Amino acid sequence: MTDSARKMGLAIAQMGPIHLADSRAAVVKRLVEMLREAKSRQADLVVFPELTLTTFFPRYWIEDTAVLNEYFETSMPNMYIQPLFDEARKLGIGFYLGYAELTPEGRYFNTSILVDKSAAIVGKYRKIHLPGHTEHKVDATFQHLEKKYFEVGDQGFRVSSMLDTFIGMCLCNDRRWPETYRMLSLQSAELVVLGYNTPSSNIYWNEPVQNGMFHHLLSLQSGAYQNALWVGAAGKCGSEDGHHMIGGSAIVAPTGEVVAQSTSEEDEVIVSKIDLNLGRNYREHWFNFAKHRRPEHYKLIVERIGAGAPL
Ligand code: CDV
Repeated sequence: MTDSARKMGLAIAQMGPIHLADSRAAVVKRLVEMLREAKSRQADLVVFPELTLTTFFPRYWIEDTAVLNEYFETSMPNMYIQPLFDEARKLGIGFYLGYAELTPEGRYFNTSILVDKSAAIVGKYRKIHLPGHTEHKVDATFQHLEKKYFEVGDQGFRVSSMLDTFIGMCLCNDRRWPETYRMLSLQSAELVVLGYNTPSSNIYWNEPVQNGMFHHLLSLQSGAYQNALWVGAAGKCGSEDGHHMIGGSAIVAPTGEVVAQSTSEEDEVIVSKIDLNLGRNYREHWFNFAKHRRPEHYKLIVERIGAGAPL
């Protein structure tokens, strides 16, 4: 039997490069243009990338706190971002936005928010799986200093009720970890949205370049299928001041199939009318959690962090 469809217009607003010299105002102008395009193509929700408002600054070793703080938002919205909120309210469209957050207590997070059609913030996520290192790798062509510049998120994985469904958020490296999707699907998420900045080259070893795109899509597709939910992923890509990042922004169905994918490394909106009921058969049969999960045999997952001796 076929379930009746529950349709949502999902747009992914991939971004081309943001260079060091680009102003917040110029970036927000690009975001507003993509928001308008998404609305004209019947989208209800637009997903923007991770750290949407600036260049991917964790690639730089920055010693001066005042300089570092320039990349962070101390309030949301603020005077630079307000035009995006105003336009979303005017158009009646929701969005997901990643940005660097500096709290009033002086804490630094890699954060995303979910904003509803009335421009109210209905969810906040602070990145949990921070990649990279804290030391200055002087011989590397670029750094990946998320572990130095951000604290591990302190609010866990949560879902928000929005657009008549439950939506979960994560950020970039989180998409490679099965725990991310499972935490969200156990809270009945039907859609997981995320932004990413994925460098095309690996600073740790000489990994074949094609693996970058393969592992990105593999992670989205397995997360979607094994949890019977939709995944929408928006990248920031192309060459930022000579540092190249992969594109491949995508919408993945609960079947694990990619239903839409960007074709450029520039600002590009992809849209799909997704059926939130598509995952229902998977949730009721193959991945009926209540019927088939055996948490009594999964204890190591929360008791151990790294691999250890056999039980
Ligand atoms: N911004 C990221 O989290 N980037 C990581 C890189 C470092 C591998 C990613 O998972 O794409």
